[in-house]
Amino acid sequence: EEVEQTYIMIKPDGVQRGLVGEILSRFEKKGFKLTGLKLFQCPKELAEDLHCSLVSCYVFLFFVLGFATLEPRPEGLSETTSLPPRGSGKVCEHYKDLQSKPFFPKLIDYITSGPVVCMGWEGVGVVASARKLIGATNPLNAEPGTIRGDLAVQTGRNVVHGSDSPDNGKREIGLWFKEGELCAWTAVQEPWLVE
Ligand code: YYY
Ligand code: MG
Repeated sequence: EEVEQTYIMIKPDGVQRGLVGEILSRFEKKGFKLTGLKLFQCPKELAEDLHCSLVSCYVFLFFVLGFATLEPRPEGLSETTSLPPRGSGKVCEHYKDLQSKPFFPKLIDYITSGPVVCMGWEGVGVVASARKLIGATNPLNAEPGTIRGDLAVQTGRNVVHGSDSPDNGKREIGLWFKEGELCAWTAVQEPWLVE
């Protein structure tokens, strides 16, 4: 039973649907300690990165191979789906293990589509415990009583993120929070939660 840190994020649908207080209070009531909290509009670095690489790629081809190679992008594909992600952005870094998945570009569009609420939570076994409170990735499989089971209907709109390991908890908190945005403090309820 280790004291751990986890990164919880209320996704743009949770913010738009007015579920911030509801979701936050579930972690608070469980007995975890808030160490960081902010509303944040994630920049679309991915789209920008792709655009930059596209431009530099064309410039390179222009000089080395001439006009013949300047082919238009295949029809029907948006910029985010026609090129592999580069993953240098924060949100891409956050989901770096999913970069090869077909849903990755849509996932990035979704996460950057509006403000998110970034949270750091601390507690004994908080990583696994928060995942239980959140419920299964697909809300159809999430048990009633869990956040996704009670408040969401689709994987692509599953309202909340929670780190999947203590190492990722630390990594993700480091990705989303800057130095000085986190607080170490003692909660008065601590002796009433942990023996
Ligand atoms: O940790 P968790 O959020 O429950 O699921 P992950 O497998 O880490 O996937 C992250 C995120 O990606 C998920 O919350 C929604 C999205 N996603 C998707 O859109 N379609 C899938 N088939 C799987 C995941
Ligand atoms: Mg995950």
